[in-house]
Amino acid sequence: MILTFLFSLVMWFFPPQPVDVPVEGTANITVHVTNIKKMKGNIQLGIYEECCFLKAGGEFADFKKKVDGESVTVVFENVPYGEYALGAYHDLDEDVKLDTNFLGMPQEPYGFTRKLVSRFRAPKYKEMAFQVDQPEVELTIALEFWR
Ligand SMILES: [Ca+2]
Repeated sequence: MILTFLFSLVMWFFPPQPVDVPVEGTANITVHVTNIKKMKGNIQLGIYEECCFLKAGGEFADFKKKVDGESVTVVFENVPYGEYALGAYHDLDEDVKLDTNFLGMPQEPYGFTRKLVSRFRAPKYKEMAFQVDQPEVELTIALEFWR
């Protein structure tokens, strides 16, 4: 009786905390690519894990969408919960690569889900990474032109 009472008292003051287990699931990631200036070519999007950020062919998933307006929307479906980074560029000449000049600076519009820390180097994964931990994630990438 006393034990039960003590137990109740303990539960009252120290209720059991929910265990912090990683949530499992998959998400649909909707990406709006905005600030498209030229009505030609394709928008190329890649979603990356840390190992393979911006490496050619290293996309966890990628998308190509024909430009038909000032913005395009794509949906990456059934992406497992986790951390990712996303990059996009406007492939004006449809050669499926981001054209660069002799200094390696992009010559086609490009963008990420966050602002660049520096325009004079490629962004690092951690600067662009975001968490996917709910069924619907919506992101916007405003393309910019390096000059
Ligand atoms: Ca290109």
